[in-house]
Amino acid sequence: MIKHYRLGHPSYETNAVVEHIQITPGTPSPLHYRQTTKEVHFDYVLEKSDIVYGLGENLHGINKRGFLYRSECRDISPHMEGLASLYAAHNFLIIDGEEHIGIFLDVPGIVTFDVGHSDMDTLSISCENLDMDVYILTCSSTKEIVREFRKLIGQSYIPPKWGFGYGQSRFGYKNEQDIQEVLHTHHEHGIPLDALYLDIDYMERYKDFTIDKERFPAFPTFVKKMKKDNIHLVPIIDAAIKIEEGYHVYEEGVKHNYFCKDKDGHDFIAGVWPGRCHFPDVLNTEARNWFGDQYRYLLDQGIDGFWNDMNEPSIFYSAQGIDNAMKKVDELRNQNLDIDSFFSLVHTFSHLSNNRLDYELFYHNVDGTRIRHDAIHNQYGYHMTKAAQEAFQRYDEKKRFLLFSRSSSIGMHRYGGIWTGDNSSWWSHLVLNIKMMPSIQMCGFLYTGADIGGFMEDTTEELLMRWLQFSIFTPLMRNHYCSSRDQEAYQFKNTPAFRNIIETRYALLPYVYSEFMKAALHQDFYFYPIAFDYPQDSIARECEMQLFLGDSIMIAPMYEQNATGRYVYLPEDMLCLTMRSLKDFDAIQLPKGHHYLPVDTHEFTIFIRKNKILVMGDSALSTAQLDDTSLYIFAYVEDSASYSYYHDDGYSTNYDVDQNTTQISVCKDGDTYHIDHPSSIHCQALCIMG
Ligand code: MIG
Repeated sequence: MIKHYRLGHPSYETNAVVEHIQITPGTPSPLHYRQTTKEVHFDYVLEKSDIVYGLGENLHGINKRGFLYRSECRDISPHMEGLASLYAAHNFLIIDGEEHIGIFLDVPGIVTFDVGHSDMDTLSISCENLDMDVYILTCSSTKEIVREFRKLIGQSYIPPKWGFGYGQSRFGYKNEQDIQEVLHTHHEHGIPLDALYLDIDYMERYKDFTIDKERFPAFPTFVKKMKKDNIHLVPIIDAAIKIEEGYHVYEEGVKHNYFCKDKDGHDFIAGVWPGRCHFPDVLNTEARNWFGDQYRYLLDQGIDGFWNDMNEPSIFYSAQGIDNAMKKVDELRNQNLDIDSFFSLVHTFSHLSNNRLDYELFYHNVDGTRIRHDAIHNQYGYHMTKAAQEAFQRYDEKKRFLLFSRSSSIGMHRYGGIWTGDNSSWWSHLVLNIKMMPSIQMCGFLYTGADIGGFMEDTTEELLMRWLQFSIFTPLMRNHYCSSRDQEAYQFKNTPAFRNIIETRYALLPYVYSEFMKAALHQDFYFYPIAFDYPQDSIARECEMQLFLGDSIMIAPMYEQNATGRYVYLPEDMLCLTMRSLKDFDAIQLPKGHHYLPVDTHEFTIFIRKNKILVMGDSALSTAQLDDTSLYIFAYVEDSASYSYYHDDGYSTNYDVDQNTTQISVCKDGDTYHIDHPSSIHCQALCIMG
C-alpha cells in the first residue's frame, strides 16, 4: 500500500512520480514527525536486526546503517569514506525488519539521512525545505516495496542494445588518430568493442555543440567510418555554456533569456571548464526544449549516444567567489601569515569550487515562477538529461539513443541512465561499485555502471582484470580513466585473459539484455541483494559481496588484491561455474552453506540457481554481429526449469510487445535432459546438471 502525505505547500512539481495518489491528511506515519522553524525531521526507531536499504548512488554498504548521507548533488572526488554525498539525490529508502516500509521524499532540495549515525538505533531524516510530498509504502516484502515504488515512479530508461556492449573512454584522447588507434588495437587483439567515448577535447575549447576542426577535420565522415566497424562514438556534453561573442549557443541563449539569472536579473556567471559560462535554465520548458535541440548538431552528424557531465551543476568558481579570494590575496600580500591567516587564505581557495553558497546566487524561471537555485538544486542534472532525451524523441521517436548522466535525482531514471563519476583505481572502489549497483537500481536507475579500472590514479593489471570480471554483469560496461597509466584492456601482459573476460560479456548478452529488458518492462529485478529472497536467513541478510542477477544467477565477484579464492555463502544449492572463457570452464554442484572457492586471477564464477537456466551465445566483435537466436544452455535442473527469454531488434522503441518473449525449458528425463524451445531459436546444451 502507498500513502501520500503532503507537508506545507510544495510549489515546485518534480514529476518524480507518475501515479496520482490521493493525499492522506496528517504527517507520514509510522515516522515520528518533528518540526523546528528551520527543519522538518522524521524519526524512526530501528530494531537491531533491521536493515536499511536504498539511497541509490551513495557511499558505504548495501545496508546503509551507521552512516550519515546527504542528498545534495555535488561534483566531488576522490570518493572518500567520510563523504555524505556524491552526484545524486536518491531520496528513497527501505526499512526491512518485522515490517517493511518504503520512504520516498519527493522534494527538490537537500535532505539529510542520519541512518543510525548519531544514535545507532535511530533513523532520522531532516530537510530544510518545509514543503514536500512524502510517500510511505508498506508491503509484505522488501521486493514488493521496490516493485511498488518503481511502479509509482514509472518505467526506467531503456538504452539501445549497443549500450550493453563494451565501451572505452579516456579523458585524454585528443583526436581522430587517437580514437582510430584505440579501435584498431582492440580489434588487433580480438577484443570486442561497441563504443568509443569522446571527452571534452573533441570540442572547440570546451564549447558544447562544437567540434574542433583540427582534431576532427571531417567529423561526419569519421562517424560513418566508425559505424562501418560497428563503433558508436559517444560525445560528452557539459552543463555550462561558454560566454563568447559569436558562439551561437551563447548568443541565442542570451537573446531568448534561456540562462539562469542572478538576483538582479543578469545572466548568472559561473567559472567552469571553458572559463566564464552561463547555465541553461533547463527547469524552464522553453529553455529546456531549446537546449535539447542543440544536440541535433551532433545527431545530424550520425551520433546516437551522449553522456551528460558537470550537471550538479558543477561550479569551479563564481564571479563573487573568485573576487573575494583575490581580495583576500591583496589583503594578505606581504603580511606575516600565521596559522590563522595562512589557513584562512588556503581555505578561501580550497572552498571556491562547488561552494554551497554559490547555489544561492542564481535563479530559475520555472515557467513563470522565479525560484532560487538552492531550493531545487537536486533537479538540475535530471532536467538537463530530460532535455536531451525529449529532444531525441522529437528527432526520431522510433529509435533508442544512449544517454547517461553524472548528476541525477529520481524521475530522471525515465530519461537516462547514470554512471557513478570520478572513482579511483582503488580496490575499495571496486567494492563500492559492487555495493552501489543494487542500491542504485532500487531507485529506478537500471542502466548504470562505474568507470571500470578506476577513473583517477593508476590502475594495475590485477585490479583492472577483477574489475572487468565484475563489470561483465553491469548494464553499462565502460572503461574510463584520466590517469597517466594506460588502462585499455590490451595494455597489460595477459591480454588473452582480458579478451576472454570481455568476450564472455558478449556471450552473456542474451541473458544480460533479456534480464535488463524484463526488469525495465515489468518492474522486475536486475541486481538485488541476496537477502531480498532470503529475508529470514540471518547470514544472507549480511551478505553484501554477492548479488543476485535477474532470474537465474548469483554472482560473487573477486575484490581483493592477491586473492586467488574467496568465501561464498550459498543460501540454497547452486551450480557453480568457474569460467576462464565461454567454453573453458568447470562446473560443480554445491550445497547450501559456506564454501571457500579457488578463483584464480584469470577466472571468475557464476552461480546458477536450482531449476534455473542461464542462456549464453557466441561472442562477436560487436553487439551488431551477435546472433541472439542461437543459444547455449547452462542449467541446474533437478526436475524441470524454464526461462522467459526476451530478445528484440535492440534499437526500436516498440519493445513492449509479447512476441519479444519466448519460453525455453529443460526437463529431466531419467539421465537425459530435454530442451524445449521455439523453432525460431536454436539451443545447444553446454552444461546441464542436476
Ligand atoms: O572536471 O570531462 O566525471 O568522467 O572525464 C572533470 C572531463 C570533468 C568529469 C567526469 C569525467 C570526465 C571529466 N569531467
